[in-house]
Amino acid sequence: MRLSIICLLMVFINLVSSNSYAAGSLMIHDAWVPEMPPVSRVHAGFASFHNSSDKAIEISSFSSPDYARIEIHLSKEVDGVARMIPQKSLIVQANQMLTLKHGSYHLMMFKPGRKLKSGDNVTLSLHLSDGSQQTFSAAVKNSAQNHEHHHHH
Ligand SMILES: [Cu+2]
Repeated sequence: MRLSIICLLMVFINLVSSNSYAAGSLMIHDAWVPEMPPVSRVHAGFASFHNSSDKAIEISSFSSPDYARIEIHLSKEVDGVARMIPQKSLIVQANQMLTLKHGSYHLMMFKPGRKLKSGDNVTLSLHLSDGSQQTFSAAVKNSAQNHEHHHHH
């Protein structure tokens, strides 16, 4: 009896923590925001986007009630110098997963409207080129394990 309760609990925790959102054919996994010092006016944002359809999906922009502005960046080495190049959109190819990560595509989210610390959640919306939008939640996490999230602007 006790065991089955624990099993149910674990299933429940899994459901809650799997952190996936689906709408149409785009699934959003593991959206997160590295915790930053309170003085920081820019946060990074990461997530994985899985396109399970046979057509490419274009994400034109992101928005959030928690930030004044969100840009899509690509980290790239240009002439030996690491740079972040603003992108007009993100394309998730048919039947592919696009993962935002350090050193690659990522979100830069400017002017957080409130103090955000590990354990908080922020609400993000992505806007597709077809005019539809999808809202999801990103967890603020301590990134002590991630040493390479230094952004130079
Ligand atoms: Cu950036």
